Amino acid sequence: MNTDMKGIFTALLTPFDKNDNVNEKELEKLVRHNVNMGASGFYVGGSTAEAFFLSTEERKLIMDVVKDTAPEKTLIAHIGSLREKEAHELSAHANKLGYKAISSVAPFYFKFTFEEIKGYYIRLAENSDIPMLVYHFPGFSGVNMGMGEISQFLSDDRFIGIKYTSNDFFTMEQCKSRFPDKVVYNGYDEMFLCGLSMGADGGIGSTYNFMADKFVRIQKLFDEGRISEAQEVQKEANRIISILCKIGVMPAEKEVLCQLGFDFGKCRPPFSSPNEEARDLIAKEIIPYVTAL
Ligand code: MN9
Repeated sequence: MNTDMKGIFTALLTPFDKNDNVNEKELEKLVRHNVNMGASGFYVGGSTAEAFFLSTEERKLIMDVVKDTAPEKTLIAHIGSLREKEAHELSAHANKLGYKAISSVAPFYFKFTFEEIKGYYIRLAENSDIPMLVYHFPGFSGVNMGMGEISQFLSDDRFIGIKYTSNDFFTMEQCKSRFPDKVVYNGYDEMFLCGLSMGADGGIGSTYNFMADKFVRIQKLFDEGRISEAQEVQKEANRIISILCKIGVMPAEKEVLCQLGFDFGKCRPPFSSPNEEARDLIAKEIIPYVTAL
């Protein structure tokens, strides 16, 4: 496994301007802020980016902006779509831009069979010169795969690894132990330290947008064997994440960025916006504890 795949990968949020267009300037600013906080790379156009609320053109534009702003970083493009044609088009774009990998959530909603899901991944991987990172998120996709299914991907050269968002850490450990050359990313930020202890090479997360530095620190402390110090930083992050969960993670994350000085706008409907009480809570309990712009 390449060492440039290790570390902290911010699952970038998408800023919208007053006219509900992608705000390129603010996205550049967010990318630079994350580079300053020590992020190793970016997960571009994932669910955190509101991928399923974006047009194909908007998804391509976001890939362009991130590549132009941080060409030296490891970039992974989420190209997943229920419209497989769109997924292929986005994959071709990521290939052209020189992204390191493509990634996709499993086709969801219709309760596809595993053979159907596998067919989707294989067709995309086959048509791509860059490898595929499986995005495993049963809580949201409704697609639960065990080791039997996951190993059919990890044993295939066209697959680079898995973004693993589940609290079944036994299966995560099996992914890394049985396929040590593949990359395994922890998906739930609030359990990042658990993931590291079960073999994860790093994390891909939404809360990294404004506290990547805390997760860089957790991984560094973990690598140095300073586990109780790593626990302290994880606890600090988790106090913040518990507030985000109470408000609604993505709308709350955008509000944090607005209060930090980004012109970030709001999530697209049907997401709601934090009310006054929630905004006050963020101002008092989160902003003083995250890195200023
Ligand atoms: O990418 C994220 N998942 C989603 C992973 O937001 C859909 C996580 O960063 C969670 O938001 C976070 C809070 O539960 O761990």
